[in-house]
Amino acid sequence: MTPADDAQQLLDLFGVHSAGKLVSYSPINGAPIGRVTVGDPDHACGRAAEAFVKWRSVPAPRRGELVRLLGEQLRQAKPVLAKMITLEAGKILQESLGEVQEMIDICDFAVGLSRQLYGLTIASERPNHRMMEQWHPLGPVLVISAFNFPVAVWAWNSALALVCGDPVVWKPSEKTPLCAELVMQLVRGALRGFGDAPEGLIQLVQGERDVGAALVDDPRIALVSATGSTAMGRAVGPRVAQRFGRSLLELGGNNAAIVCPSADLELAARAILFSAAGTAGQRCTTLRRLIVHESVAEPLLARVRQLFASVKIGDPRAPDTLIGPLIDQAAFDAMIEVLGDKLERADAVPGGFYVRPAVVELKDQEGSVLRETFAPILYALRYRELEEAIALNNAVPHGLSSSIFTNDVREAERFMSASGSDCGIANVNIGPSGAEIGGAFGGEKDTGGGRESGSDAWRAYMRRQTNTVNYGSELPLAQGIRFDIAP
Ligand code: UN1
Repeated sequence: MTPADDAQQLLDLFGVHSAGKLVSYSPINGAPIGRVTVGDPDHACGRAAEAFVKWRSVPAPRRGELVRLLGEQLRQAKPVLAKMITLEAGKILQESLGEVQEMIDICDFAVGLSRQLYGLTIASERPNHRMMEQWHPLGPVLVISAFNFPVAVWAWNSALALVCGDPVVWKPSEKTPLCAELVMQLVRGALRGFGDAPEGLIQLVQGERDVGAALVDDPRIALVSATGSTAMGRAVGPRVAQRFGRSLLELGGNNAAIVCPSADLELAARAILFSAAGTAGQRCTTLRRLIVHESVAEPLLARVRQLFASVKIGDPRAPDTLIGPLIDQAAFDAMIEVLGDKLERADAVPGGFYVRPAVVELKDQEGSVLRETFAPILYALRYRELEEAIALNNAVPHGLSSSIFTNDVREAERFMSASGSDCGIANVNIGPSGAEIGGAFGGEKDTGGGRESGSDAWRAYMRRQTNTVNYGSELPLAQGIRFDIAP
């Protein structure tokens, strides 16, 4: 079956009518697979603002019920939604199933969270006073998601936003509009089951950059959570700040792994294959730089090259494929820019951009290695002292993810310490990609500083209120100030 036939079957199954100006292409063969209608940002923001007035007063555990129902819908639809991810984003079915699982996981997490939106009580310096913090809903949240995780990142944001009392407006990547349409059908199912959610609580606004910009600038959007390139974040961040809106930026990465002399090299090689070549190198957490100790560089690089040379590249629908296509011609061009005629194209499905992952050995960390090229290119550098390796890890503009392979506890701890990796994520004996939802996800520097998903990332979706209550009959002032009225 062609991707277009497959997509039509899924659209029919979900009752989605394919029509409109925006065309979706499958990276499997580059052919169109469906169309969607471009949305109206102003209308969506108006509806979201109205929904907020109602949703913020619904008790949080009841809001959690909606997310629980969404999780149920996702459980049932997991295989079919995964198939659309494979058709539209080009990732292998296993990874697409993982992406839907990530959505289910965050729904489960958010349901529990809906009973745990805790504030603090704080000791007051004044007698007969109590001080506390409350977390209140923030307002409509705009979620801008990227093609490479067309639905999971929306779920990270939306599951939290909804339990936190915020309506959601979703502007998906223009490269993956059909996945978003299917998810919205599941959302509608969950809303029906819930019964009395306000109109406009969860909206999808399809479109290109202009649509995104209009949403970003709308003062009714309280939080812009944007995932994508650093260039996109540089445009979005200041625009939101200009109107004193909040933004949560999860931008690019240029992630490294350090391989130490004591490392289990076979384990490291397998982790390197998954994190550097998996998803055709198109994760923000993809391993892009290998910093390997000179004493183990030869055997490790030989094994990695062997794995890269033998890994099955092809139609991501086939069960034995490990690497699918790049998303489009632009991604392919970016890879050529780095590799030139060393780029090896894999002969898979005509019309798609299938490439063999490449290792590029460097003496110094300069040139294209400092940039994020969204393709399976692994730069390899050698080091002598751990300090040098940590300095190399940190000497790039991005600060998303990092990892170390070692069986020496001192090296591992050194890497995770305050003077170790400067990234938001620092792993030991696993690659930099493939995070679980339970941890806070995001990174520093050009990665944008935002944290999504687990831990206490929910706080970004709420506003904090400090309350001081006087239950006495005197009026003592803070800092001992006397402000007495003359008798
Ligand atoms: C992304 O590439 O934008 O940690 C998100 C990972 C996934 C999420 C990646 N759980 O690789």
